Amino acid sequence: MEKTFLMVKPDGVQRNLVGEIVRRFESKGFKLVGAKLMVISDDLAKTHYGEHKERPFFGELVDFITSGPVFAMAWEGENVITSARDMMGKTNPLEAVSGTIRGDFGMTVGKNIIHGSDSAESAERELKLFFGENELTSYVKQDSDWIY
Ligand code: IDP
Repeated sequence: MEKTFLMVKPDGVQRNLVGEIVRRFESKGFKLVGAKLMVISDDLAKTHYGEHKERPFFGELVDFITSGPVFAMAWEGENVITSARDMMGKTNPLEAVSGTIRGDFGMTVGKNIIHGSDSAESAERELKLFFGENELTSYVKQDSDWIY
């Protein structure tokens, strides 16, 4: 079953949105297989956002993502990578439609509440970056027969 990496950014944690965000993915039917509250190191931030290192906002992005605790999560389910991206909404919250996380709670691209892997390759890379093998749990969820 497909897995993805999602992370409530420091603004989402400070704005008490961890529960709301977890609730949305749980209610959809995805399975939480890993989670931790952590402060990202400078090195991890630069590796995670490496593809943006030439962009003018890179410094700002690294400063922001390391500025306070984030809530890192691993979620599992059919088509979870694409579906989670749809549930997050567009990168710029002002362009994100209502009903999406960024559309409902965000105002600026720099503080857009949530990160989610954008492909199978990034999901694999990001899950490995943020979680050790023994930090992801494999289990059967009671409601799976009622979801699939
Ligand atoms: P994504 O998070 O929707 O995948 P990306 O294009 O991968 O979007 O950008 C990564 C993150 O960089 C965004 O979530 C956003 O927080 C930040 N970012 C993107 N563009 C800008 C910008 O122009 N100014 C400040 N931050 C930006």
